[in-house]
Amino acid sequence: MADKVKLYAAGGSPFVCRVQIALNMKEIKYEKLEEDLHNKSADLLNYNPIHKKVPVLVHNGNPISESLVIIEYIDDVWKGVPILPQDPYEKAVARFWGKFIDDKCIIALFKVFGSHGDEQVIAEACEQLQILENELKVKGTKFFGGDNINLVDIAAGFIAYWLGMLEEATEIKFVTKDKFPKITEWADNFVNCRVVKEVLPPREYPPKEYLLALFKEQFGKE
Ligand SMILES: N[C@@H](CCC(=O)N[C@@H](CS)C(=O)NCC(=O)O)C(=O)O
Repeated sequence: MADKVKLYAAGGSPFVCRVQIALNMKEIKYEKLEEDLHNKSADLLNYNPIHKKVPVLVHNGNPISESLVIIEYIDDVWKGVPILPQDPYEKAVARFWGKFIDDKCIIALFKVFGSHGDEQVIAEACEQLQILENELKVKGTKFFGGDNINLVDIAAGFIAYWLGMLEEATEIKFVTKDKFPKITEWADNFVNCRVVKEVLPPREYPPKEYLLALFKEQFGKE
């Protein structure tokens, strides 16, 4: 029986895009179901009753939630281009960075826009970004994954693409080439990867203001 893969998505979500990159890397065909996050479908609520969020991947009827968990599932089920390292220690290190990006970095970045650019909040976000900047410097590789992208690069995709759009929409610019040369170079390489470029949402859809409102609603501290 052929695999039946469905992805519950929402226009422009960086978390959905993570999963799309992973599916693209493995060349998996899937059906994308677009959700209205202000009027979620019964299916989404049924498949992700705890968080009620996209992305949700449904593989042969089995739902999986949380983008980084979904990516690990994809990597386990479909062979081909690996997304996580095979070595158990390297794999644990990649998971560590993925978790750091979600728990520390992205939260700190969202707070900047929620706080309308409070200087202290910007300083805290820069502190987290500096950790990633140093990691890239120490590794000395093109990507966090080495010569090719891996889970860590995919997790950090928000920094490569969406962050700039939010800076533009809010006119709060704090990630510069001077301050973060390695991150800037990495971001450029990341968005130009074929598997990434093919699935990134267009810069004008959904409008930046929509994304900003969505992120503020969820993570912003007014
Ligand atoms: N930690 C989740 C975050 C997913 C997330 O925040 N999704 C947003 C869209 S960008 C969502 O579905 N929001 C709906 C809501 O919070 O009600 C993941 O990695 O999948």
